[in-house]
This record gives sequence, C-alpha cells and structure tokens, in this order.
Amino acid sequence: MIGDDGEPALFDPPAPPRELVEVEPGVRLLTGWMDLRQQAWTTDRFREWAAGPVPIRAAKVRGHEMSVRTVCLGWHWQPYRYSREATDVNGRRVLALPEWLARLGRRALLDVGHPPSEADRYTPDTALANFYDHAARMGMHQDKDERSPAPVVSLSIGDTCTFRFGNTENRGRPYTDLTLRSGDLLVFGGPARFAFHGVTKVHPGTAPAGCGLERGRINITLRETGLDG
Ligand SMILES: O=C(O)CCC(=O)C(=O)O
Repeated sequence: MIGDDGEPALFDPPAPPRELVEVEPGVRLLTGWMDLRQQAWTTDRFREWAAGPVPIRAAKVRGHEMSVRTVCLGWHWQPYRYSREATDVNGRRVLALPEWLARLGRRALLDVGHPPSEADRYTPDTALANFYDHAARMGMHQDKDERSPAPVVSLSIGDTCTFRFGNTENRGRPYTDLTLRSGDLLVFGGPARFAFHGVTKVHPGTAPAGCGLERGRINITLRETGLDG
C-alpha cells in the first residue's frame, strides 16, 4: 500500500528479495527488480498510453483477435510488421518511446549482468505494452519482426503469470515454465533471442497491493527494431 503522502504504508509485507537466475544461456530473470512505487508509477504511465492517440487494442492474428490487448510506443506492431502509423487501428502515429524507458532498458541489461559496453549500446526504439485479464493467454511465438538481434527486456506488473520459455526450433519441448511476479525483470538475448515463448496462465488475485493494478497483468517488452527512421 502507498499511503496518502506517497510513502509506503507501515506494515507492508516486505518486498520480495531480488534473486538473479540464469534460466539458460541468454535468459536471465531478476526477481523483485521494480519496487511497488515504481510499479504503480509505471502502471499510471500504461493507463496514459492506453488512452491513445492509438488506443489499446487486441491485435488480429490471421483474422482472430488475440486475448491480450496491446498498446505500442515508438513503432506500432501488428502481425507481422512494424509501422509508425497504426493502420490496423485508426491510422494515427503511435506515441514516441520515452527516454526514461530506453534508460530503464539499459539499466535492466546492466542489472542482469550484461557488460557495460553492451548495455550502453542498447537503444530500444519500441515498447509493446500488453494487458492480460484472467482469461488472456499468449500462444508460443517468436519475436522475430525485429531486424536487430539485441535482447528483449520484459517487465511484469500485477498478477503473477506462468511464462513458458521454449527453444528456437519449434513451439514444443524442451521448454521451461517460469513464474513471473509483479516487479520481475526478464531479459532474453544471445542464443535465446529468437526462442519461442508464451504465457500459459495468469493467476487471479496475486497482484500485490500497491502495484497500481487490482487485477490483471501488464507486461512491457522493450526491443530494438533495427528499422530506420
Ligand atoms: O507477457 C509476457 O510476459 C510476454 C509477452 C510477449 O511474449 C510478447 O509481447 O511478445
């Protein structure tokens, strides 16, 4: 809980300890990366982005709406391409990627152990911000509409989910099921950059008080598109 004066309220449960886990080469999970106040602040920004000029929407894959709703910054993503204007929504240009988010991406790489020379070069130019209600899922897919092999930085806020991280060959085994909680940071790059992954379940009632979301889950991924202009 955040008190009226903006300070964390007394008797809050302690923040979960940070733990850095190397899931497999190229995939690192840093739990408890964002504190509650950072999560709530980011949730407020998400609500602003979702209002437009290109409002949050469910992208259509082969004519079927995804259960996840997405709003994009920097570049607009629609299956299977990026554009500046949201031609599948209202034709408006998406909001610019804020500099604080690019800086956050560089900090994320440093904090999971990428060398400073790599982290400094990281210049994400798009963010896909997803909202999951309790019924939403994301099928196994590769993030491969980007031309850059730079890592994907992924932030979770709200309800816990089961996130499946697979292999680069197909949607099936081998894969690892990870639990992503509010505040967790996941980075995947290197040999795992183009691995299949998805969200198999969102667990209702697991969002911590004070994260800014009472129900559902926000996920923000930062990426370098490698596109010009
Ligand atoms: O929600 C997540 O954790 C994953 C999102 C994802 O895979 C994507 O946006 O491509």
